[in-house]
Amino acid sequence: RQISRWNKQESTDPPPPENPRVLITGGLGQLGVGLAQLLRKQYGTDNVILSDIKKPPVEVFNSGPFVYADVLDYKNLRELIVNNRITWLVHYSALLSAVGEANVALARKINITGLHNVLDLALENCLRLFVPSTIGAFGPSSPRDPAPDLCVQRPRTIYGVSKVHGELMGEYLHHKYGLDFRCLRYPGVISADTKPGGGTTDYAVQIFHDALSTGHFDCYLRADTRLPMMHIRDCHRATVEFMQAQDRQLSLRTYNIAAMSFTPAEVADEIRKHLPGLSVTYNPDFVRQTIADSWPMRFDDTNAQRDWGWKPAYGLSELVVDMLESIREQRT
Ligand code: AKB
Repeated sequence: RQISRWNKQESTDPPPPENPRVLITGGLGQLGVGLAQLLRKQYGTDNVILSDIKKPPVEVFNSGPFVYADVLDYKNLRELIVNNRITWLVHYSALLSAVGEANVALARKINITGLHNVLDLALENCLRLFVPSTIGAFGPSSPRDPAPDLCVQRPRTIYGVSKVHGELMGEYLHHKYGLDFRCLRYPGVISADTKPGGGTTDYAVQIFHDALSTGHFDCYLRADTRLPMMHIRDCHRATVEFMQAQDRQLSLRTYNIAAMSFTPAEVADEIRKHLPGLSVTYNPDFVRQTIADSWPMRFDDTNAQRDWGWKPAYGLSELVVDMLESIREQRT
């Protein structure tokens, strides 16, 4: 009996991989909507579900599936995962560094109890789980210039402590039970159309808005405070590329990713190339300055570059041009 070329191909080729079904927790923070947009382009709108405990803006509600999900409610989260046949979970719910210090009990609940729920559900349902970590997972005794992937981590914020806990729990469950845990340590993320909520690196977003609205910026960090930063598009691309990487490419489960490092004085100087009238005053806030002084000045991301090909597209000058252009567009 003759086998047609097509039949033969059908019988020997593996079936095409199914699109992942993605759930994003904390989806209305700085990062969720943009990541959903990118994933929806690749995998289809209906395959990416945003979730949060807040009511979404109408444009977010109209752009794809959105559901209520409280990471502290284990049963509700389980129902969402089961009913929607979720295969990838991106866990963005967290209180950031500065706001966490102002509300330690809540930060502990969301960042640690919420994470435990997500880890258990990921294990139970064989999910690929992405949990972001941060430059905040390092502390004053870590090497700061640069900070490598593996070194002393003794952060002094509840945010940092919860993130180190997340890194270790995820890696433990990966090694013991094969959980497909993936974690990137993000630098400060800079975006024009979404606001960061209560972090130490937020100044690097606000400076662009103030430069364009009043021409003056009052900075809560010292002029020479150097921190790793990244354009949001690079952050989203890194996350998607890392989620798509094959298991065998990953020699680690937690990677630093880097793009640039700058001080408030340096970003102000770069903005002045476009807005020469910008004036900046410096009034360091004790809590955020102490936090920033304990964080790495630069990130070493050579492992991410080598293992899964990480490469940023935006340096400081490209970032400044893009931020000024995007905020100007929003204002017109
Ligand atoms: C913060 O400043 O808390 C965050 C972070 C660096 O993780 N943006």
